[in-house]
Amino acid sequence: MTDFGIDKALKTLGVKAINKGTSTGLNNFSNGNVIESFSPVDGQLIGKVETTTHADYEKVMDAATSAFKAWRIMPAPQRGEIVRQFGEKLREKKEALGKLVSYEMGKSYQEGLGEVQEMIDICDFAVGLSRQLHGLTMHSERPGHRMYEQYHSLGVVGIISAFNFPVAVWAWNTALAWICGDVCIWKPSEKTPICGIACQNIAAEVFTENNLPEGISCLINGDYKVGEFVTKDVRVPLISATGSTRMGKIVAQEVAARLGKSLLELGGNNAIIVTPDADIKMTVIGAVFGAVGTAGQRCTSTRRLIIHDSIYNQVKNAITDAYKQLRIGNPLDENNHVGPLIDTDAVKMYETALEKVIEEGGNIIVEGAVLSGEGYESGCYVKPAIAEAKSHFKIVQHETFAPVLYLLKYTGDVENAIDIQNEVAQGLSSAIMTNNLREAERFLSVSGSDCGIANVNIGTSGAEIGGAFGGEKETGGGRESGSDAWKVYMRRQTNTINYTTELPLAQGIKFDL
Ligand code: UN1
Repeated sequence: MTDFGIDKALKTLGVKAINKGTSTGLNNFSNGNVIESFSPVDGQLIGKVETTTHADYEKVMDAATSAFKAWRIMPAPQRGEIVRQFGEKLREKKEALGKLVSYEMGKSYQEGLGEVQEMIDICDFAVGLSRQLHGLTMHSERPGHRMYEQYHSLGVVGIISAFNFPVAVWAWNTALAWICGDVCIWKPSEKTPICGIACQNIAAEVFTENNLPEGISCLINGDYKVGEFVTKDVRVPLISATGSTRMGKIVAQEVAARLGKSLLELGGNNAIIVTPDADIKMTVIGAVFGAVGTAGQRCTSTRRLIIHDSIYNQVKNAITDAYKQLRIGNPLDENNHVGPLIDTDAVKMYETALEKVIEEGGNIIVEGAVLSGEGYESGCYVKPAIAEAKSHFKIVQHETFAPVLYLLKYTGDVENAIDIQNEVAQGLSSAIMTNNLREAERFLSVSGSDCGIANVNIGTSGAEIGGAFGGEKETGGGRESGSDAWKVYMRRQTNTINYTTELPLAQGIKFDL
């Protein structure tokens, strides 16, 4: 795969044939098993990464805890300056990193660039935030007393990220954690370890250039057992985990068992409601991008379209026509819309979903297929499919990480569509397409969408970093990136100061000696 400039990108990012998968920034070490990363684009080996042993992990933890002591006393705006420099390096390496994301994960090059742009955006956001880590002041009930709250750095933050956003989700966490004065230990998905190596190299450059202690940015690699090193470690006060609901439930229990904090961003089963007042053209663009973008492997991907029966056929025909235009192939070729799934296991899950929807009485209107032949040798390319289904089907209630879109029909009022939308266990993203103000506001009201994200006349995916990102129910309840998501990376302290010569007690209690 030299034609798309992958070799050059790997060189720019300091990726080698065999990479040490354990890093404290300046020191890279490892001697564990080797993960081989094969590209879903062409099935070629991209590189190998040595995994982290428990002994290595202890070295990482020592470096992280000692780095934390120095980092937390550096003024937050100075930490912001380091994050600014990190954002600058990302700008310089945007094309190379975007290309690697596309090659290792399989999303289109445009989406790979978009993912790096999210990293840059969160850095800019964090730089500004580094001067705004403010608490409230409140009035004391006692005379001559002052009360306020302040936010202090928390400690070592463990980040577990998924293959589908192999670089951006790490940056959402690190950029905020760093300005908050925390240090990070990152375990990327074992399906995209090379992206982890590339990011760690970029971060290490910045920390080295600024003579900062090793251990502010740490990397560990391996499967869930390596993840357990951090989730079960009392020295890690916060675990931020992105991935499946199944994984999140395990992580939540491990972290809760030691009373740690967890920030969970798990599965979604996102729907777009299409009302009789929808703009059909906008609906088609939003729905198609939402369903087939990243080959349906975003946690925000559109999985269900809930369409009013009066416009059902019109929408169905428009979407079916749009699917005919889709070009599936090498995601580094900008003429293609849809790249491969991450691996052949994902292909099996896609095939199972299509079998199940038929079994349950669904009607496939855009046939799926696993593609083979020239350009499809990796065995990971599939055709985006559409099925007419019913909301109660088990497969419709389930999140399948693949480009399978279910069309559901509703009748009567928008409330009926909202009921269907809320009928699933997950609660990440949701959208309504309508030009009717009443419908839009009902969808956004307290009895409307139960998701963490609710959009009007926008699809379910592609959220901006400035908002808090995350969802309810089985999505895990966490919020990452924008708004006040930074607060979870800090510990809050309430301070009361008495500047009198008396010691009055609160609640009017008398205690005379
Ligand atoms: C994810 O799929 O885990 O909203 C994150 C979006 C992206 C992030 C998705 N900004 O689609």
